[in-house]
Amino acid sequence: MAPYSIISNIHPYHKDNYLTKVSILHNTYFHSSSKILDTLPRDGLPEICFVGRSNVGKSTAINKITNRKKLAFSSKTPGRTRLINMFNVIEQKKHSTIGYLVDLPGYGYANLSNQEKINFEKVLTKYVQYRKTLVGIVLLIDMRRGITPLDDDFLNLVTLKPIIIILTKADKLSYSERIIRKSITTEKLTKFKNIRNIIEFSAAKKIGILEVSDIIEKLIKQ
Ligand SMILES: Nc1nc2c(ncn2[C@@H]2O[C@H](COP(=O)(O)OP(=O)(O)OP(=O)(O)O)[C@@H](O)[C@H]2O)c(=O)[nH]1
Ligand SMILES: [Mg+2]
Repeated sequence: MAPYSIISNIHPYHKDNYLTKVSILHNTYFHSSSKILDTLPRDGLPEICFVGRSNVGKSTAINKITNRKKLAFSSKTPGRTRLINMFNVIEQKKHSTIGYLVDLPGYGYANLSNQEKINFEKVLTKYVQYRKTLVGIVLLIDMRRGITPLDDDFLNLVTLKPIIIILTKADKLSYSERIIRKSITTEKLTKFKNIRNIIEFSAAKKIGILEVSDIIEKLIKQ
């Protein structure tokens, strides 16, 4: 049996297409932007970060699960997110922050100087490996491309933290292509034992939003 649970959300009439649910993640607000790790919050609250190639859809996914249009800035042009952007999730009853969603710059962005690339890699590596409050990593992979060498490098780097794989832009594939792509990607990921879920996602067609929100809520509350 696979070491993770694969949530099947490939049916065209999946519940995400017609159900809406109030999530604690809808109470998320911009908290801060940092270029370096030293200025990140020190309150010890749980964090979930969003990583993946530039332009894969990280900022868009954050906007979808928080039900906000422009909380995180997304763009057609790769390299939009250049800082570590923290968004705080607020528990309404207590009026206090219970955790953070973290939007990171994408890796593989071609238009950076070598020095910028090295600096970014250092910050990302240090953040995912040593940030104690990081309770989960959402790794986004373009469903059409599958796992790229950079995704593979990233997965080999973080073998201890729980990882949730989001297969983005599912709307760009036909139903049958989605089944094939998901199964190929799932097969390639079996060697990574810390992968908890593999979820198809489309911001455009609202696929997978509920599943991802539920998993993140649980990670924050655990
Ligand atoms: N069709 C489709 N387009 C999407 C989806 N998600 C994101 N996009 C588009 O992909 C482009 C990049 O989205 P972003 O959310 O800015 O990507 P990012 O990973 O944050 O990019 P960087 O900040 O550059 O690392 C935008 O034009 C989005 O509208 C999706 O599910 N379906
Ligand atoms: Mg972004």
